[in-house]
Amino acid sequence: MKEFITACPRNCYSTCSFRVFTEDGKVKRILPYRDNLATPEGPCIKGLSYLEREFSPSRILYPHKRTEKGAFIRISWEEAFSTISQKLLEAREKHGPHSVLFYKGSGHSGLSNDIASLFWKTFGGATTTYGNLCWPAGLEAVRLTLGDVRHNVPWDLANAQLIIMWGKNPAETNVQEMIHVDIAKKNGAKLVVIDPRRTPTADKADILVRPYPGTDAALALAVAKLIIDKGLADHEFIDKYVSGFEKFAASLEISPEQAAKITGIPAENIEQLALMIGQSRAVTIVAGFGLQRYTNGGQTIRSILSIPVITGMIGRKGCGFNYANLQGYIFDAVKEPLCYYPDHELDKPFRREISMAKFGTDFFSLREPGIEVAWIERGNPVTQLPGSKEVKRALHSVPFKVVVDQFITDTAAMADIILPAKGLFEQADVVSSYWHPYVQYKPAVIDPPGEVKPESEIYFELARRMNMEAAIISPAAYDEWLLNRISGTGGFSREELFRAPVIPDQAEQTAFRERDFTTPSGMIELFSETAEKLWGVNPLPSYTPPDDFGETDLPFRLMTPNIASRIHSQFGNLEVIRGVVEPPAWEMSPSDARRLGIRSGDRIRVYNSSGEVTGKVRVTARTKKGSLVFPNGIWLDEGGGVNDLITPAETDMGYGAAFHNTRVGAEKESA
Ligand SMILES: Nc1nc2c(c(=O)[nH]1)N[C@H]1C(S)=C(S)[C@@H](COP(=O)(O)OP(=O)(O)OC[C@H]3O[C@@H](n4cnc5c(=O)[nH]c(N)nc54)[C@H](O)[C@@H]3O)O[C@H]1N2
Ligand SMILES: Nc1nc2c(c(=O)[nH]1)N[C@H]1C(S)=C(S)[C@@H](COP(=O)(O)OP(=O)(O)OC[C@H]3O[C@@H](n4cnc5c(=O)[nH]c(N)nc54)[C@H](O)[C@@H]3O)O[C@H]1N2
Ligand SMILES: [Mo]
Repeated sequence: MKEFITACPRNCYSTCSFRVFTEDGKVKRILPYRDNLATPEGPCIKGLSYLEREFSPSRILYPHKRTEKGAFIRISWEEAFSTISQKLLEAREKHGPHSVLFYKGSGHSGLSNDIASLFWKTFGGATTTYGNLCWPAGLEAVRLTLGDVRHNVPWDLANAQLIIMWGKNPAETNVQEMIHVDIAKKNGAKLVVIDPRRTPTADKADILVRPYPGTDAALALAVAKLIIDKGLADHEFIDKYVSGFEKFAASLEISPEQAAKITGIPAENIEQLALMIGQSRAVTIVAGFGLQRYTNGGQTIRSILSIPVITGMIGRKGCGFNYANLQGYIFDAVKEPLCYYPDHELDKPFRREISMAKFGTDFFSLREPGIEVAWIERGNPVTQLPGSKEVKRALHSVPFKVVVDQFITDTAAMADIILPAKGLFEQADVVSSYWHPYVQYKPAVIDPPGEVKPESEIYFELARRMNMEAAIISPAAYDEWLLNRISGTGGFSREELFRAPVIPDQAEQTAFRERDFTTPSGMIELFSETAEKLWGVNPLPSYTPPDDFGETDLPFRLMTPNIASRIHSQFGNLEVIRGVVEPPAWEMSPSDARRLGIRSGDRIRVYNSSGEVTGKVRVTARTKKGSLVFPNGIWLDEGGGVNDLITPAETDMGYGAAFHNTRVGAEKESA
């Protein structure tokens, strides 16, 4: 058997390194790669399932087209390329390049993705999306405050005395982080989890705090006020490095009792939390992404971040605010949330853009030209975008659609032509993480099965037929192009990168150790004029109740978190996963269930003005009264469709998607 070191390219914090063994063109074994200090125990269940996934009988191995009757039949690459290139040229000639929609999701992270941008630029531009479904409100909040989105290396958690998992559930979404949490706990650290749900992460906590969804800013500001009032703020640090403290302190009016009313957390627990933080030497607050997918999400993150700022917990070991760590991040895509900054102007002539969060509604405002051709890759918008009814209607209205994917997802099922997408073992790429600092080389270890081609080759072949190939990377030049793309990242040679994951020299073990805050004032900005100017929010961190979009009378807040067995809409179709995971169900609290006369196993109808979904209930005390929980990423044929219930809306900053603002009603389904 041959052995390689590789990396998982899914959109996940962990971006695990692992060892892979091949024989006769097949992948035989996956083992941990211990020297990646962040992910020493190897991949999670999804990583191990690659043994099935890459060779799954349901994987798409050939181009397919839809017949008149709606079935998909296999076609040759020649037919696929000539049909698609013709459609693209025709659309451009008749309606201009903006009549083509280029939609990309987060299905594969790697430098290879840049070839897509190159292709569409060369084409003359396209209609694309701005913003992002995932994390941008929080990215922007951290950037406004600290200037840059970085945090200490993951293994520095071991030095913390107090870890606060605030709206993050790493036991499912970043399993490797729990290794470092466990070490910290062995060293005597306390773990506080702040989450409306009792998650697997909460099972490990010393204290679980369960606020009503969307109210965390009230909690954070009450804690900050208590810390200041009790004389526990670090004034030496504040005087040197923080701008706007006086204004911030003067703006804080919220008492523990008022916060208790808003959040549902008893006032004495809020005081305890403030004392724990204020009296601890080393506090790391780890804030998740779920927390900021609200209309007040950016301001929530700014409010929470004020706590480590006023206690001087930035730039020190065992301390900090861990949201995302872009120290090793080398993808252009990370500039995406910066699309309102000047360098974006360069792209303007090429793109016409609609909001990703409001895709379903904004699509219908596109006129002159309307969309004639849609190209969708690395994403499953029908399942993952809010307002999926509108999304489906939008895609239905497009005369010709190409989807590049590995499986027939709910989105691929709407395509006119499906092109098979590469698997992770089939093309070399360079991968990095938004959590650990490693840059990783992911070699090609087997040939693609069937007639699968990586996107880079697909684009090259299309470009050839459209007289654009001079601008696109040929398959023969691919490896050199890939490695040249990272030559600007210092601290390692190509040989070192080929051998094992490397840490670039720009990465710091302790972020902001040099107190290098690249905000307009050069200080940490509690008061941010930029926040007000760019986003129209209060220049200070503040609490506004989450928007209800006029559905205040509906009793439940809908929560649609991520779960251990999937990455969003991926992996759920595999036998290994289906074999070990219970089918998804609607989780309801015992008191709500009693009130509605509902029991575990009953079927319910969940509804609001956007739509309705039906499914089985699981009654559980893990769910807080007043919320209904169903994971995102479930395919329609498995009873998914939660995004039918979600109103397309943006977060307060960063152009994120406010998925979690949704209110719903529920009732027992009538027989
Ligand atoms: N296994 C697995 N891992 C993944 C993913 C996956 O789908 N599956 N997806 C990857 C991606 S793209 C992402 S974005 C990350 C996301 O991973 P996380 O950052 O962990 O985010 P979520 O799962 O969206 O939400 C985390 C927690 O926030 C809680 N929460 C929701 N609203 C609130 C609130 O108002 N206040 C508080 N305090 N808590 C709240 C939810 O109950 C949930 O337990 O995970 C990545 N890793
Ligand atoms: N209700 C609700 N909806 C949500 C969320 C939520 O919390 N609640 N979370 C949101 C978040 S955080 C995110 S990040 C998004 C994720 O939404 P998407 O970005 O759409 O991600 P996935 O669902 O993982 O789908 C990725 C697709 O890419 C395909 N793929 C994998 N590798 C490749 C490849 O190399 N090439 C190509 N062409 N395709 C490939 C996979 O098979 C899969 O079908 O969902 C969002 N949607
Ligand atoms: Mo995400």
